[in-house]
Amino acid sequence: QLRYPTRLNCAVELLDRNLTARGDHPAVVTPVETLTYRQLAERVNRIAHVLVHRQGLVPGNRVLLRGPNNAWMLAASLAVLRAGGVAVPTMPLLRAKELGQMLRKARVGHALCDARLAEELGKAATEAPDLRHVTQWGDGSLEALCAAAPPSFPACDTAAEDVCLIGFTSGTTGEPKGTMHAHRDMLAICDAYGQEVLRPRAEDVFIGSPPLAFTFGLGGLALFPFRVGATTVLLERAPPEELLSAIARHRATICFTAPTAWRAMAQAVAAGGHDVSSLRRCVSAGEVLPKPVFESWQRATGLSIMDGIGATEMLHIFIGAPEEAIRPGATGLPVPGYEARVIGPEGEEVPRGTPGRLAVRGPTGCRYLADPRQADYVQRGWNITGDTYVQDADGYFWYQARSDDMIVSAGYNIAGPEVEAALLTHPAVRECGVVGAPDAERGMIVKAYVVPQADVVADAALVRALQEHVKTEIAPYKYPRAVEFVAALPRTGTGKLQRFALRQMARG
Ligand code: 3SK
Repeated sequence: QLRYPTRLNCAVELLDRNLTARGDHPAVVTPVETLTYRQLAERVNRIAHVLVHRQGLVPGNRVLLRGPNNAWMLAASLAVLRAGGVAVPTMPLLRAKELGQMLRKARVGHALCDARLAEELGKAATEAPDLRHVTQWGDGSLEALCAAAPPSFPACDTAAEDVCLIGFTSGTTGEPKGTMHAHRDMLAICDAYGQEVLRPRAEDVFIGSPPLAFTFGLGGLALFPFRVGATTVLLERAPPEELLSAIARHRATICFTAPTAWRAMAQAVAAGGHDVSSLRRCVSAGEVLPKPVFESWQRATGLSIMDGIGATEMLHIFIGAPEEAIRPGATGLPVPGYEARVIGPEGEEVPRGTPGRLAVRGPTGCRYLADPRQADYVQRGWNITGDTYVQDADGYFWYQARSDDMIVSAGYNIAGPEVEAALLTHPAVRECGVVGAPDAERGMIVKAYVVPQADVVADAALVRALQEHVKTEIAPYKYPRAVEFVAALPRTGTGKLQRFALRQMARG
């Protein structure tokens, strides 16, 4: 059982506690700067000062954060927590439509944004009446305000249960859901998955690809390292080849990334010319880790990949296995502090070996922001995930499939209906249905079945036009990599799209 004091500000626990013994130790390293814990704390304090004394932030105000993985994005996130605000991090690739939904839903009043990503936020802001203060870094604005602000700032006296983070996740309908997490939750994931499974040390150097705006990245590249006074390396872009070079350059010891990247890195290391001898922990999440990927990385490096399943609703990984307990192909065992079970349609636990819905409970859990879907996700204290699992006789959990319509492609969760909505705004589309199609490289790809309007030529040029259209409507990674023209879509008697029939067609 994890116990915390009733008054708690997680930014103090994660930063100030390192200042006495490790003030001069590097906290964050990027290609352009290195900040020690003392320097990072000063930047955090200055940003907190700007938020409170220049922008009038009061505890509980929501602050949208938008930036790639760099020291400003990290410091801005910690500053919001220190000032008693609620961080609303957003993925860099999101477009105005999605940002607008989040701004309105979370009634965001303040935004801190990397200047390179300001355009879409600017468009979204026109329809977000609560948004009063937008400050950019990277163009000198926040930098100038910080230069004039003092390097110390008294942390807000928050309660451990005060919400400090709203993490957005796209639902199956494409309507984003805000998941709320408290100051104590930020520490709980460090003290559960971190201490019990990952077991980091102060000398560790963390590195990886998930955005800080995704709770997988927030935990892996900020909370876990700072809980033990270690160093994090932040890369704005981390495709597999660049991640490998950075691992060698920084002598990284713990790496977080998704299975598609582990697969590509295994091939690259096997081909030679990469030094990953510094690594001691390799963490994979975001989608299921195929056993052949585990095996090829082990063959190439001698290292085991630690698979895990997490969810934005749960904040971080709740099933995984410490190094010595890994079973290749299985996701693992409940993280100490969490309980997991496989349930049937009535919520009853099914016998071992029987597939069913994965349910979990523990020190973190789902609290949606004003969303009726709360009652579906949390039932009788259990968080009901969208994944189908089997538990074996030894208690290990084995992933089977996604239970809902979400398409998981290269670690991204993409809602089919959202892509359909984007396609339907193109004049050549009469009807469409979007599902996941199996793909060796990305696990799944987004596949669109399109009924074209009567007068259009359905050719390769139209496929490209539709793909480009989706990229301008919603985040580009959601575009359909495959488009097939059909005369009609399979529908039920009442006219509902038969998604299972489309999925069968996509499987071939
Ligand atoms: O969504 C996920 O797959 C995930 C995995 C690990 C940690 C956190 C999250 C949200």
